[in-house]
Amino acid sequence: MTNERNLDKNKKKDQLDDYKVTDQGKALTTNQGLKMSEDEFSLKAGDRGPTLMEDFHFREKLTHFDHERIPERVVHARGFAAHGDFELYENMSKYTRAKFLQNTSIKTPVFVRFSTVNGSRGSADTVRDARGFATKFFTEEGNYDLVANNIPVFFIQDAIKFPDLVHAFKPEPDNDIPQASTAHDTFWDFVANNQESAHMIMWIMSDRAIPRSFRMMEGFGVHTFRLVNAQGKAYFVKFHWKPKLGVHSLLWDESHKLTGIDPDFHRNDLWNAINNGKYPEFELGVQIINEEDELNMEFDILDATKIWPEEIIPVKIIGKMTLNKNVDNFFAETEQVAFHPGNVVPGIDFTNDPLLQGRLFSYTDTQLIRLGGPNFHEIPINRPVVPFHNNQREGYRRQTINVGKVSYHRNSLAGNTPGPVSPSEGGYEHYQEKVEGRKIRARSSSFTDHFSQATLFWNSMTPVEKMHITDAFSFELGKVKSESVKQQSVNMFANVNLELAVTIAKRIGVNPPTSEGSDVTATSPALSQQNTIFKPDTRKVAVILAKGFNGPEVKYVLKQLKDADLTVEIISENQGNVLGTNDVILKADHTFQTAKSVMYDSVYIVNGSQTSKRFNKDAVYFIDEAFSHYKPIGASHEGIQYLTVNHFDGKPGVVVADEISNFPEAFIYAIGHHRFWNRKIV
Ligand code: HDE
Repeated sequence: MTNERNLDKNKKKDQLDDYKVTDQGKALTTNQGLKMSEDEFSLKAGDRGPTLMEDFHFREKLTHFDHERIPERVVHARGFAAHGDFELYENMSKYTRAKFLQNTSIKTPVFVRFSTVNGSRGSADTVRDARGFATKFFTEEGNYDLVANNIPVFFIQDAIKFPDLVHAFKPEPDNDIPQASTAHDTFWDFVANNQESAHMIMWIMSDRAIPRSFRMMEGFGVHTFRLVNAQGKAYFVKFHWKPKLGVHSLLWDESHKLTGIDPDFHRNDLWNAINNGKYPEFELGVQIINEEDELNMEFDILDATKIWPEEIIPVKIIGKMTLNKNVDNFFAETEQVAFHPGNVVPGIDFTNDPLLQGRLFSYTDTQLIRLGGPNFHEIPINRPVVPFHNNQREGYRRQTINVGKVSYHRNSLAGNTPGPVSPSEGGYEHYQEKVEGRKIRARSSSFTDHFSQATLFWNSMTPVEKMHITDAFSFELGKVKSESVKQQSVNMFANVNLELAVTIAKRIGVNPPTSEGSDVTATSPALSQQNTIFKPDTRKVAVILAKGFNGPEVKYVLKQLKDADLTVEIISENQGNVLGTNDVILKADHTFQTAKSVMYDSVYIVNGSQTSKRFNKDAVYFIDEAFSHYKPIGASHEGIQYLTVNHFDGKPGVVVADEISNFPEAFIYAIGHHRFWNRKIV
């Protein structure tokens, strides 16, 4: 183990460099390296005649094009990825022999792909859905994949039900409607008839399912894994990613509008943040339970529909991941990356969670078809940064040229190599868990409580969060056509909270449920997003200004906003330069045609002495919408009149320059608050 602090090297990025090709400035060739003198006209018999078979250039170009697509992922099809590094804060050798969790002086390269689950590759980013959060750690002991979601539980308890679940939430098979949405009959029919989904549904109906940004989501390994130390002692572990910017969400109305205005909202957000050096950071946390306590919890730790409440088992923060480089090529990297929860390193092992056990089969299987054969580990993005040696050979698209005659074990011709090595030399050894039992297709009785933690989640929400959940249920079930499915669903959620179920029943026109509801009163404050980190950093401000704006003041305010790490975009009557007083010129990035309030976290309205009627009308709409989304609004000079027109002045989160001595500071403080729920919005 090296003690050298080697924080700037990233072996994965170096490795990928070897595969990069720049075509710019080069002569056009065929794939055979033949330079071509013509690329616009196919070879014909006469300039008005038929194309000739011998036109190898035409054939090659079209054939390649015809085969450009590969199948999209059966779930998590729409994704976006970035490179980064992981740094460890403290040596974890007490719990695990995994080297990347022991040495605080090395940085481990990572590649992270965020995704939606339901929609196809071309669907929108901001739909209501769980988000994938898959991380590949390129460690010195091989690749370790933490294939996580932004929700800590799952819909089902046994992987054999996964195809049923996915068939139910995907677009319905007769007409392929709706895209990227669970607001339809088959999904809710599945939910009502598979009540283990109750807890996950509460999360899916909550604000967690409409994140503001990939940079503002937690990640959860979901399953219970094992950590094993060098002495062979094992611990149960759950993995968490905690975003340094806190966990934040969109409103449903914003999310809806963004699917049309900017379907790439999350992609743009991550891409721009990294390009602008505002690197997203996530801390890695672990919850640990001693092996002896396996059966001492109120829930079964093998049940993936259960969390370990953080107040009972605290999350220990052990390291930090920074995403600091965008991909060079979406297809080569983001699309071809292949994650697998079974990619582990010594010191990390599995448990008998039946959902995890099934996942261990599914990922390679699906990648065999998606990436066209068994050699996808040779694709540059998937290669470990350490060499691999074994006796696997051939198959579609093999690139390695294995030298020598021997491709079998045991052998004498190659000194019995490549050969296994002992655990002390780094060989992976499975944890020797003792198992015994009858072969049986059944579920443990410890897996049957489907509602207590769903109620725990509900109990832990603030009134605003509860309102959002109720609205989400009403929307989703309101789109269901079958009265019976609506009724079954409402009856089911009466087991979580009667008041919730009665309200939904009323809104969607079915009978109020008659059950007694839940008697669970416990709460877990860590579940509420109101208890997350709030800060102004990297929030986006729309600055509305027009000709004749107060030059010196606006220049000063914008500098303060930028110094506070905010992203500022100017909206004006036309794109390009806008002239203010004292000859200050600012460049407008947008007009109201290209910028809508839902793309921003707050508005600074300045206006100017010269505005058209249309500009004024658009500005009023913009601010009105931002206000109704509870966003901070700052106003100065001619901008203040808009507040008066709408009666917004004096309302929470509305900061007026004339009324306050240090306007930028007060405005930035308000932006750090994100939303002002105490506004009365009718
Ligand atoms: Fe996955 N999942 N999954 N999943 N999953 C896939 O693998 C599967 C589950 C997750 O960005 C597929 O390569 C089964 C839980 C992520 O490339 C597939 C079960 C969690 C990604 C598959 C689950 C996840 C996938 C589709 C039930 C959170 C995207 C394409 C037992 C811990 C990875 C692929 C990426 C992708 C199977 C449940 C996370 C079909 C059978 C629980 C983040 O293999």
